Amino acid sequence: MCLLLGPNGVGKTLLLKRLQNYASKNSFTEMEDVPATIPTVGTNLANININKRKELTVRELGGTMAPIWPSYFSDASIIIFVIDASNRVQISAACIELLSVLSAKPLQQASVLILLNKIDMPRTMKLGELKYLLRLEDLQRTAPQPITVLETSARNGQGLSEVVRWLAENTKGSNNGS
Ligand SMILES: Nc1nc2c(ncn2[C@@H]2O[C@H](COP(=O)(O)OP(=O)(O)OP(=O)(O)O)[C@@H](O)[C@H]2O)c(=O)[nH]1
Ligand SMILES: [Mg+2]
Repeated sequence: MCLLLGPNGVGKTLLLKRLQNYASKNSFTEMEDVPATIPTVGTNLANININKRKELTVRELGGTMAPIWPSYFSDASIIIFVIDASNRVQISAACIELLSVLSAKPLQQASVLILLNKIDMPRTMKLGELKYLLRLEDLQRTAPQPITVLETSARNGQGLSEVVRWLAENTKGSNNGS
């Protein structure tokens, strides 16, 4: 089971829709019609076909549910934490949420993917600035989990095939990889 976490409006639901559609097309392109999303109240559950042999269950937890995220931690082996690279106001709150996820006991064995999303927006923070603000290099050195960082746009598809590749590497084989 994979948990999809991150503050409000960072693009978790759009990413989930993109990953669900990926299996049928095997590529990501600029979206002509961006499917409308509404803030997730509760959770969103989806099965994603990563490739012919691997399927992964992904559960999005809405940003407003952050206080109860921990009740879903125990069956998660993969964490995708999404950050909005265009939202300077939200970045410190995102950082605090990320730290509490990384330090949660049930998640010490999980694999962690941090997505710096919305890189298609004008005035996004640069990778170097985000790494500095989130102290990503410190985290990668000291967190118990292996942490991978990717830049993505759920809107135009940039970086999403790397996400699928990472999921393939980090999902156990068989029908319903952890
Ligand atoms: N420009 C741009 N917009 C995006 C991107 N990803 C998501 N959005 C938009 O951001 C808004 C919020 O996206 P959601 O996917 O609903 O965000 P969420 O993280 O699920 O939010 P909660 O469910 O409230 O926690 C929507 O209008 C999306 O179309 C992106 O990569 N680039
Ligand atoms: Mg959502």
